[in-house]
Amino acid sequence: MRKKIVAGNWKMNLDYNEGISLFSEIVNMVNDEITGSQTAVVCSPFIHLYSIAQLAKGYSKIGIGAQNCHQAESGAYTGETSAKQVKSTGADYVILGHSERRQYFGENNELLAAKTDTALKNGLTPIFCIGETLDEREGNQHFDVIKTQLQEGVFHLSAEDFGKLVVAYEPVWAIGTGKTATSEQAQEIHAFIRKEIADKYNQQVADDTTILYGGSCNPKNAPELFAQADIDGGLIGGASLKSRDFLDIVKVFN
Ligand code: 3PY
Repeated sequence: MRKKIVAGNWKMNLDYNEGISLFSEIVNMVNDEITGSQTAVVCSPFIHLYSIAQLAKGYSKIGIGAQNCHQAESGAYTGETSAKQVKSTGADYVILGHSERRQYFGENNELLAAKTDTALKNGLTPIFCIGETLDEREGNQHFDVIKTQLQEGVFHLSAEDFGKLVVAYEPVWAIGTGKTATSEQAQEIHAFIRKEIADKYNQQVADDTTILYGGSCNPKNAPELFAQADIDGGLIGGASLKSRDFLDIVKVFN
């Protein structure tokens, strides 16, 4: 049975103290309110990772993740953070290929394939993001774009390594815009992603892969999105900055 995951992506928000206080609220609420087998993951800026991982110790329903890591093991890359450094904070996850990284930092599928390898080598679970832009959807290219992102970004992995990934479908036109894909649009793409995985590996690998939906997901739209057969949770932007909203989304799986 694949895992249900709701992951918050704090992006570049919250100073150190604000992050600690939001995370402390989240830990307590997760402990008191989660009754299902889902995992709540918080992907914070690097500055919070070590401290929130300490606060999360002993809480099995919560995971910690970074939002990026470098593809090299170590070296002269001023300002960068390696997968090993992320792992050493106590974090277990890393978001890779978020559309904001693709758009503002020029990350392409080839670079993301290298980051995925390094993350896996260092024991991190990549949350690998894919999704089409508005132009690509309007040009009816969305299936091709997603297929290419999978082929070039992660389909070089062995079935065993692929099995360690979480995939997140985030239509770029729904990120930070308040627009959400309808549950039918999201389900259509999630089913397509799962079929691509089955074709590349096998049905078992596809059935075991957690595929998250991201893009303006909130407590109102999450129940319908998460009720879809191939949607196994969400990658949550703005709503993950409010503990009540985030927990209400996590609790959809109670
Ligand atoms: C959003 O919901 O806006 C996101 O980008 C989540 O990663």
